[in-house]
Amino acid sequence: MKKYDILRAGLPTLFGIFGKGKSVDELIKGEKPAIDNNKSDGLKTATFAMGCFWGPDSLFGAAPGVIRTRVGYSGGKKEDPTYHSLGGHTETIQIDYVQKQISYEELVKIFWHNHDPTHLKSTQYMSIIFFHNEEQEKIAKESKKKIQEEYSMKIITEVRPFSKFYLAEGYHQKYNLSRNKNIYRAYQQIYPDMEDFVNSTAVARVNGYVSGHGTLKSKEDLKGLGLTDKGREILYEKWKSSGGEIKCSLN
Ligand code: MHO
Repeated sequence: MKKYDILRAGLPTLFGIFGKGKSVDELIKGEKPAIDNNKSDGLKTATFAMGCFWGPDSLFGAAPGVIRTRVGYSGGKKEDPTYHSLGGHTETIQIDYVQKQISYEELVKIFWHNHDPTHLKSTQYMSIIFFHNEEQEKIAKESKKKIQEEYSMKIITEVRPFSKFYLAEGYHQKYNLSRNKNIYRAYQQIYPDMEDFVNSTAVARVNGYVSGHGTLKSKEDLKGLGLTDKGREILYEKWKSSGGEIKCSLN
């Protein structure tokens, strides 16, 4: 093989693996995903702190009835905290949901069953329910009493009124999806603006599915997310092979 032929064969492969090239276009149709055309009037918001926020972002993102997820910082006093200067804030997940499709009780159930509410690790990783109204407060407090019966250790979760949420840096949003470079790039192509990317239901779902969350019967259940048939096939295989990967090492 001549030097020239090696280059010709090698370059497209390199672009396929590392570049933004063909493989990304093979995954998405390029237009706005149908699921993102749904009207989102009258959404409710829930705010939880339950350890490292990467995992809950995926967990809630895959739940039907959840429209948007975003990670950020709450509970502290410092204005405009950053990941490296939290100033007493705690990693927090915020969820916009359709109450008729998923109730606050159901969200709270997911909260309790997906972290350890008996250990106080650090301010950064506290367990907190930030309620937005009296109804949420009542549900949160009653569920805490009930869940205590399931544990021999004391539940240390705090139930507090919500005051402020500071959106975390872009690289923390949909973190598990960002570990799947090609699908991540495909959605960034549809939503180049970070705000649109974070607010997309399709992106929230895909961030959940790449981590194995949610229920899927076949790749056909992935319709409406803006993926090509090939994209659905790849995501379905990824969903089957991953078991809720949460890549935080500190909690
Ligand atoms: N830096 C830690 C924790 C990340 S986190 C969002 C890690 O890489 O596991 O708290």
